[in-house]
Amino acid sequence: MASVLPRVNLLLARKCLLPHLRGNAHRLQGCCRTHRGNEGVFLRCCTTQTPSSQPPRKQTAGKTRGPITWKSLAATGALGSVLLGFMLYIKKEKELALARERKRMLGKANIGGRFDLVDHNGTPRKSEDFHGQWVLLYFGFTHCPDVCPDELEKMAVVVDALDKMDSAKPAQPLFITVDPHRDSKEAIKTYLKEFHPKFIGLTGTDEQISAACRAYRVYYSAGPRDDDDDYIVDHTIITYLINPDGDFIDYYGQNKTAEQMVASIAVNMKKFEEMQRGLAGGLLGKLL
Ligand SMILES: [Cu+2]
Repeated sequence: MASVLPRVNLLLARKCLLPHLRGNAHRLQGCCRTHRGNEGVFLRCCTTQTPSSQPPRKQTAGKTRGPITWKSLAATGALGSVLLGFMLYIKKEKELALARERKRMLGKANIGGRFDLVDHNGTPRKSEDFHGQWVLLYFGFTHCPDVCPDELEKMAVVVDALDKMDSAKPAQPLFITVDPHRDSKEAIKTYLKEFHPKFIGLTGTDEQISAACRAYRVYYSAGPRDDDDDYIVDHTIITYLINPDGDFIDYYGQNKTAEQMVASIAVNMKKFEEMQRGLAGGLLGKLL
């Protein structure tokens, strides 16, 4: 067999011995043979091609392609979009779940409920009359020396700010008196005009006021009367946020600024809308 192989020079034969032993035998297989001669053992090959230490590269038709092609770029982009969409979906679902959980917890707190009172114009007003709109509800009394005026002024600022915001809904400010003996509807009407034209004041019988305060966990207690028969009513100082379903959503104490209230209310409004959309989407999904 060795005799049919063309003779190559000794230098080439020795060179190709190394890659042969390194695993490039597939390139030389069938054409290289060891040969024992007078000069020792060397390799005879049937080719004069200089063996390369690099593995052979596949020949591609046309131009050589780079590692990034339009096709791979488009595929990566599409995959990225799908992943991003999926992550946003998960985030939204998580927020909705948190909002539902918050609603459930607030429901457990059992704050809020019905009231049946009379407004400052003498019109009977029930809590249901305010469904469909956001409500800011405050309990106080018109003879309050400083706290109630401060809180009502703050509410007025909040109401104006929400009215101007594109990302928020208007809110209806309500005032329920905790001093129905002195706070007639006329007295409340005059008092609230000082703060904001949108204010609606509500009063009622002792039982009606007591029921409304119980629903919102509002504490109130008239103090001792002085020589002028004047007295202070000690009461809870909280502004309640109620959603268009009539559910209590959040509350803001004296320590909250108008800006903080506006920011929180806007977030609550956004969450409520998202939850409504989520519920509507869920219902639609079940129907389809
Ligand atoms: Cu007060």
